[in-house]
Amino acid sequence: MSVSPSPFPEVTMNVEVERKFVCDPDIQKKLKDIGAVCIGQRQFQDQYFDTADFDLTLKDFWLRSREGCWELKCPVPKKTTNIQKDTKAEGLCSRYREITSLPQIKAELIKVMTERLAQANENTENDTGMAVCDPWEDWLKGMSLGCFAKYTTERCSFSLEEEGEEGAVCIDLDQADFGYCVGEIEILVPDGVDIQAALQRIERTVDKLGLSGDQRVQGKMDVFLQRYSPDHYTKLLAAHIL
Ligand code: V4E
Repeated sequence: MSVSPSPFPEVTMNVEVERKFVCDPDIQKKLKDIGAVCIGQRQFQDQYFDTADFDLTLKDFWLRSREGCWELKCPVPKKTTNIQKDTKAEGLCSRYREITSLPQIKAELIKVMTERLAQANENTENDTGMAVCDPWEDWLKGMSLGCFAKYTTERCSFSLEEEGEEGAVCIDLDQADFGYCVGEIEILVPDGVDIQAALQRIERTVDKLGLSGDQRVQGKMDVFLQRYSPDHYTKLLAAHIL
C-alpha cells in the first residue's frame, strides 16, 4: 500500500520540555556557580491569538507572533511521552510540540478548528469582536482569530553544558512589562524522541540550583490573564489548562 508523503517533509519539529521557577535575587550568581554561561539578553513582544470563544487555548493550543515570527505550541498527548508515573518532574514540567512554519501552523489550525471554520463559512460577517493586530494578516480574520494578549519580555538567557550529555540545558530569566518575573529551565527534544532523559536533566538542574518547592509556578500568561482577562483565565482554570 502506498503512503502519501507529508506535505511538509523537510520540517523537523521539537518538543519543548520546560519547568518554571521563582527567581530569587541570587539566581544569576547560582547559575554562574553551577557553570551556566550567559549567552545574551534581548527584548521581544509576544501577541497571542484565539477566537472569541477561546477555541484554541481551551484545547491547550497557543498561537503567537513573536516579533513577527509565528509559532504554535501544541499539547503533547501523555500516551506518547512514556513518562514514569508519579515522578515530581511529570507534574511540574510542561511539554509542547512547537510548530514554526506558517503553512504548517495553518494546516494544524484547520485540523483543530474544523467546527469553528465551518461556522465561520456560514457566517458572512465573521467578526470576532477582538482586535486583529496586523491589517495584513487576513488569514487570522478568515479563521476568526484575534489578539487576546500582548506583552513584552526582557530575557536573559543562560546555557548549561554537562559532561557526557548531548546539547545544552537552556535557562531563561524573564521579566514581563506588566511586572512579573519568572525563570524557566528548558530542553528541546526532537519530536518522537523519549522525553524522560530531558525530564531527569531538568530535575538535576533544579537540584544544582537549590530551587525549592513542589508547587507549580505561574507563567507570564497565567498572571497576564488573571490580571487583564479574568473570564478567560477562569475558563482555562476550569478546563485544567492552567
Ligand atoms: C504553552 C503556554 C503558553 C505559551 C507560552 O508559554 P511559555 O513557554 O510560558 O512562554 P515563553 O514566553 O516563556 O515562551 P518560550 O520563549 O519559552 O517559547 S501560555 C500558557 N501555556 C500553557 C502552560 C501550562 N499549561 N503550564 C506551564 C507551566 N506553562 C505554560
